[in-house]
Amino acid sequence: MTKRQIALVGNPNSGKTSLFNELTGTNQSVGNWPGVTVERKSGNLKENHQIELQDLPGIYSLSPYSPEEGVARDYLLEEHPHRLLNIVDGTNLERNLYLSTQLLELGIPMAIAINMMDVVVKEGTIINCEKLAYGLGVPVLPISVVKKSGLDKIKEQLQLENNLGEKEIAYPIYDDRLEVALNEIEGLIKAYVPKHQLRWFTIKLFERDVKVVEKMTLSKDIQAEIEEIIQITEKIMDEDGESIIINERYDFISQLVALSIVKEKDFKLTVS
Ligand code: GDP
Ligand code: K
Ligand code: MG
Repeated sequence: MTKRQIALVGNPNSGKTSLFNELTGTNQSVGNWPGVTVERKSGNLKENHQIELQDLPGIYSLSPYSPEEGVARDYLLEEHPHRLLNIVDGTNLERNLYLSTQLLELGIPMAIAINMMDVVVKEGTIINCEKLAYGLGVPVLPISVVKKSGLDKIKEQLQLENNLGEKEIAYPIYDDRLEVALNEIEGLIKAYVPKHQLRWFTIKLFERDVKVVEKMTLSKDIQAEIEEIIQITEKIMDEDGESIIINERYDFISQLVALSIVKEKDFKLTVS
């Protein structure tokens, strides 16, 4: 059986390295990512050395603004890890899920670990992981790395995922007016990108992501058609392309979070 990589991805300070250390123990190798002074750390799962975990640098988005974001994005797009484990800080759910929506669009099967559950509970917040899992279309597991709780479930999930092959994954669906445009762009580029990355490239083109546009080397005609689609949508939705995507992501997340978390103080308010 060949060795497979599972990447730990998440915002800075979500607990990635703490979890990575718990899962790999002392068998780690440390280096640098090519061309940048960003630390690269990988190690085998203690219980199964066929699973190599990759601790990616902490990032808030997959826009390559910082060296960390560039490194993470290149790795995810070009090295195709077998699975992703997205570590989310449960005390800052909305902000952290912003990255999660982008990760889902990469087409790599993913599970989400909601970390810092010890603090979440102390703050009197209840996170309904089943609802989150349903809304996001991926497994969602509550953990506290510091309290070492939920870690066995994570290991089970990683072992299970490791034995599964390729699979299609769902991604968030946005406003109809945007989806019509994305669908048209998809039709124009689908011959030029891997099938599982189609959603990713479509959205990046809609955002006019310079690096992606450069890398794709589409014909002038196709580029012009895409630009026309974007401009029509911008007119209809009265915003620029990049803002349309950002706002759609936040709308999707805030609806999901509203359904999935309950604050104890709200509860007290309604019963008193
Ligand atoms: P990274 O930046 O994502 O690699 O995050 P780290 O693993 O360095 O963790 C950031 C901080 O959060 C450290 O001080 C950890 O000790 C702390 N931390 C990690 N997991 C938990 C947890 O489950 N609960 C609490 N309370 N703190 C945690
Ligand atoms: K840190
Ligand atoms: Mg770290």
